[in-house]
Amino acid sequence: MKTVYSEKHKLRNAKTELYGGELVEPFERPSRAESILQAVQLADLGPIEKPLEHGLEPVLKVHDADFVDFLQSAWNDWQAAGFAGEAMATNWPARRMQQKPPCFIEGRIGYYALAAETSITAGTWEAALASKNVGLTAASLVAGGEPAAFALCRPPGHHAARDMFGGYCFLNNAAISAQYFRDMGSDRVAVLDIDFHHGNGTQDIFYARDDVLFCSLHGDPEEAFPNFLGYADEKGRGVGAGFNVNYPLAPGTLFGEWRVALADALARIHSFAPEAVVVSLGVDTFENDPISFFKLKTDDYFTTGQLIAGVGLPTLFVMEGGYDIDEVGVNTVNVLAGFEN
Ligand code: 5XA
Ligand code: ZN
Repeated sequence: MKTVYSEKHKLRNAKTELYGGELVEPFERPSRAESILQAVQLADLGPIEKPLEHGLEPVLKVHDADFVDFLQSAWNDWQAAGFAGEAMATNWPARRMQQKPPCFIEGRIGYYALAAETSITAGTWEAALASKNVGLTAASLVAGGEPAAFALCRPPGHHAARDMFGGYCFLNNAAISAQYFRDMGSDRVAVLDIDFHHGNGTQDIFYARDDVLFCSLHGDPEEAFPNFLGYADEKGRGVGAGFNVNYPLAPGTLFGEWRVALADALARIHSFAPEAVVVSLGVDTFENDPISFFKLKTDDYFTTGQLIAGVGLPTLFVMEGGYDIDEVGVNTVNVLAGFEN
């Protein structure tokens, strides 16, 4: 399987994350991608290719233009306002307040943020652009006939909604790639999100559509980020009704229970008969992940890859979360190796 990777991910190198009331070193840090790349090389998974430039057109098919403009200028606007630290949201259009973006950057960032942990810094926008190019280049390999490809995206994307960033995500690489498959002629595309966190952004983007099936296995939002989306009763809207399937799972979930949900999601994907599957691949389901609460083990990821391969469809793996720096590489590669097994 080919891997697409860009050195430009290193441009996303925030120094601060708001976590537990403290400013800490972000869990989503450059060494994650280095560790995954190293594991891909060690496992001899296949060639590693650089991304091609795909421009903003595919981005604007799933994200609003005003949101993209905001992301593009946020860091410069923040600096121009004279703020010394990294750009982060501190206020939001909460209940019974006006839902419109103000002019000043402090308010604009709150309008477009879904959470406060994700600061915007110099290089963030360039890294987000490179990350969506990684996704699209890997998608083009699969659209061109490769049975599978791995997009080693960083920053991740699945929390980025049509007009919101947060949860370490800016542009939704998986959604942009799924839409790309549609535009390249696939009638139906499935997105399978196996990151520990609910893919609220991907759900938001495809919620009222019947051409993209979204299935997500994740920590119950009663207990886990993003907390305000990801419940089992969110099933899609309008023609999209029935094409959004959430599997919220309890703290301490083991592979035995998790794979029951995976089997159900894969059965639904099989019945939907898509021409391509996009897997939002997060390995923060790992037992030692520092910010999550599932209990998957390293060997379970190989089995996961085998189970996904069982559906027998062209598959694009898009990297999302996973924060145990020592194991994120081997766990990720186990999914890919299991798929190829
Ligand atoms: O998949 N999403 C993540 O791993 C980010 C979670 C951010 C929690 N504040
Ligand atoms: Zn996650």
